[in-house]
Amino acid sequence: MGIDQLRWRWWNAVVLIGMVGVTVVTVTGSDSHEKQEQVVSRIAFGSCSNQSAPQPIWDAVVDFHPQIFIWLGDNIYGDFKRPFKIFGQERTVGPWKNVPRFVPSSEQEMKAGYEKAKSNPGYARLQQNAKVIGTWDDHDYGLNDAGKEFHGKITNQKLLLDFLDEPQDSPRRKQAGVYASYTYGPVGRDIKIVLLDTRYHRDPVGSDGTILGNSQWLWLETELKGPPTALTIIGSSIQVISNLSATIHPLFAMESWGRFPKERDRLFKLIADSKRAGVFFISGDVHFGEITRYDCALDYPLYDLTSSGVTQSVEEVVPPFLRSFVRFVAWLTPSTMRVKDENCRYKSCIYGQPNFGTIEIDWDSHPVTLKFKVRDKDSVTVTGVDVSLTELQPSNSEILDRVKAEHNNSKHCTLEVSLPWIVRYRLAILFFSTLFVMFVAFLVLVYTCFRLCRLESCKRKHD
Ligand SMILES: *[C@@H]1O[C@H](CO)[C@@H](O)[C@H](O)[C@H]1NC(C)=O
Ligand SMILES: *[C@@H]1O[C@H](CO)[C@@H](O)[C@H](O)[C@H]1NC(C)=O
Ligand SMILES: CC(=O)N[C@H]1CO[C@H](CO)[C@@H](O)[C@@H]1O
Repeated sequence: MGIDQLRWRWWNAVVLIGMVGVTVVTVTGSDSHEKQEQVVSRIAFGSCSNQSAPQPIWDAVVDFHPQIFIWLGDNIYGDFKRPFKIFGQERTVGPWKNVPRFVPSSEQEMKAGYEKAKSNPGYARLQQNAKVIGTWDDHDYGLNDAGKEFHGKITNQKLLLDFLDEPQDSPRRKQAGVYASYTYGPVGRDIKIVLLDTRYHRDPVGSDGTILGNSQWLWLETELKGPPTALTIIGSSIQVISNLSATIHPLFAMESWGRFPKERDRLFKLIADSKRAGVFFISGDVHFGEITRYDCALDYPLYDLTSSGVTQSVEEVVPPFLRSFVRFVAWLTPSTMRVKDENCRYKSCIYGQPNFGTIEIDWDSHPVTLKFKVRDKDSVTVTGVDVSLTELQPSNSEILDRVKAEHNNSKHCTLEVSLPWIVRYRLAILFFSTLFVMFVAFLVLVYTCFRLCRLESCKRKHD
């Protein structure tokens, strides 16, 4: 889902209801076929960064000493403002009058945006200390919620790759789309990072068509069925596991793999068929951070670590006095996949302020452990989970059973759409009943005034 739109919708809903020390190793460039021998044990990632806004979070990212930083899209905001929509209907009058729909940004503006992003002192410092790789989402692709139909994609691909310092002779500059893969570390401690392009070939939302397109699917199959690695991180701009749309419909709609059920099943099946161990997802887009887990796709749990955003966040778009209300709404929104524990900053285990994600790998522990975290602008963990690498092995149903029993989270197998409707739609139910109560209260008020006035005028007549 597009950012401004989300912001406006959140704001809208809010207003309406409201009225009522690991070694630091610098990793150098790598492409698909080149292997880096240095062990990688610290990775950071982030998304949704407004190049024109202050970006204090970079200090925390730099202090984390990531060896690799991964951009997951909306690395800049290069598109025009979208029209204001309320409940799916475009408003054309009064304060809600729309600006022209889907006007793509110009090449100059996009370029200026990337230059601004690059010159941010915090980001420049990160670039000196870490290898920076990335993919895009809609706002740096150039058009909100856009897919394959967007005609500026060829120009903007070049601009994104310039921003990422992709070598001029890189094959990535010649292909259709910005997908890429990297392998770091010595055999046995190697990490493959697969970055998907969820824009260039994507069919319209609602078509249940393709997200990746044929060429990218073939490439992905080769990547996943190729030589095994200890870990495989799949970066997708949009969320893979959480299907937020299912529980916030019809108030909001979000882009996610869940909106393309066939494509999502194909992805899970490909990972299962590849027999790869240690696969998990990282994602951005949604303007909050959370960790989700799905236990029924493979024979081991599939995690999706979402961090969003560097500057853009659901809480920062509302005035401070409404932030606890946003947290309440987050808590109320049902989720069957979110990993929850008592250490989260907030009860919902959603974090709606600027954040970044980190992956720490302790290769020397037995078994190897992974720490997945979402951190705030001071680097304090707001939600996190420790995972043993032995839990992420295929054909290990015993382990899966044990994990499930330990977490006792049979819910990590239930799709959001199979929740009882009263649970699934509780946010909408609350919203519409509040509206209804307010409407009735308004009618009662009007009626009372009317009666009082009549009484008054009657009295006067009598007098
Ligand atoms: C980015 O930040 C600038 C300056 O604060 C602001 O004017 C602009 O609206 C922001 N853009 C988005 C997409 O949030
Ligand atoms: C996700 O939610 C949407 C909207 O409710 C639904 O159409 C879709 O089938 C869901 N996807 C999955 C994988 O459950
Ligand atoms: C696997 C497991 O132990 N599942 C249990 C989790 O807790 C519910 C009740 O809260 C039990 O019904 C399940 O058997």
